[in-house]
Amino acid sequence: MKAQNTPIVTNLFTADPSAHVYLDKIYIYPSHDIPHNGEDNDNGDEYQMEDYHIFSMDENSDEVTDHGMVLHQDDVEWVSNQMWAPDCVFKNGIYHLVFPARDKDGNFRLGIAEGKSPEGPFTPRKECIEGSFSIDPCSFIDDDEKVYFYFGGLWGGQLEKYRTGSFDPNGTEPPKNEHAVWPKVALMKDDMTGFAEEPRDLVILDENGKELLAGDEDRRYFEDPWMYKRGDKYYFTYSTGTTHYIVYAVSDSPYGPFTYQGRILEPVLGWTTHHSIVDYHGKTYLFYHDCELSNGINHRRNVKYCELNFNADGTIQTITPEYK
Ligand code: FUB
Repeated sequence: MKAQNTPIVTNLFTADPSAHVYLDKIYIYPSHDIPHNGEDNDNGDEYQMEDYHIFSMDENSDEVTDHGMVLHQDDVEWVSNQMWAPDCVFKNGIYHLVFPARDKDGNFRLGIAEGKSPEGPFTPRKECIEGSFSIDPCSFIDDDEKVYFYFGGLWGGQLEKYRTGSFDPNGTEPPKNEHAVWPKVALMKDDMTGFAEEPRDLVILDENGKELLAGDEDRRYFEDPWMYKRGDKYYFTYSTGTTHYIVYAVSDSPYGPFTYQGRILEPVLGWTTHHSIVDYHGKTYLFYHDCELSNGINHRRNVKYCELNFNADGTIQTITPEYK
């Protein structure tokens, strides 16, 4: 396996890779982009994904195995369309494929499908997770086996419409000098049947302990949460959306507050940027996507990966994508 900044899947358009190590292989849970000629807009209507494929790779080969389609929107009772960025968590002997999609009212919710193997098949639950909303679920299992879900995304992902605590169809981002819209974190019940608590705000502070402002677009949260633990430190990593960076903030608790640290990935080709971080055989890898295969068409993306390196003080070395 050779870390490469080239598309690792070329037979399909793939995006939003969530990578995990199961059974000594890296399994990748991405979105499956569908080519069409519709226009891009701020509502994300160009991302018309209908199903999920799962991929795996191991130490001994550069080959990526496509395990085929494991879930389609037509098989999930509560879903209408737009199956966006998924993740997976292994808990109680079950692989839980976690995914966002629009419900029959057109609002994003989070759902779970269960399988006995990391590559599926997955059986969807009849209902979405009660009390769930918005997009980009990231599931994190801590050393004590507690599972936390991190989620939320602005604009198409509707997160700003929940600022008041309930859904406001006219909800907007706050003024630039107010604190940013926070992503959400919720502990899951031990049996994974739902949230064990009301989703909480995940607060991100600057170097002076002040809350990041909505107008601080180089640093504030937009979408794409990931949680990575290194020693006792929790690294909350995310996309700044409009400024196209993958950045990170650190805390001593999975709930935060987190303190902003810096950039992980400079902008890639394409509007969105979405990632995950995984340790495998002594190295740490960053999985991400760009639009190299389609030469920059925003909804025809491809997954890539590269090695991620830390400095002795725990800070992350920024990666700058290179294009010929
Ligand atoms: O794939 C659709 C959306 O684009 C994801 O939910 C965002 O994170 C962005 O990658």
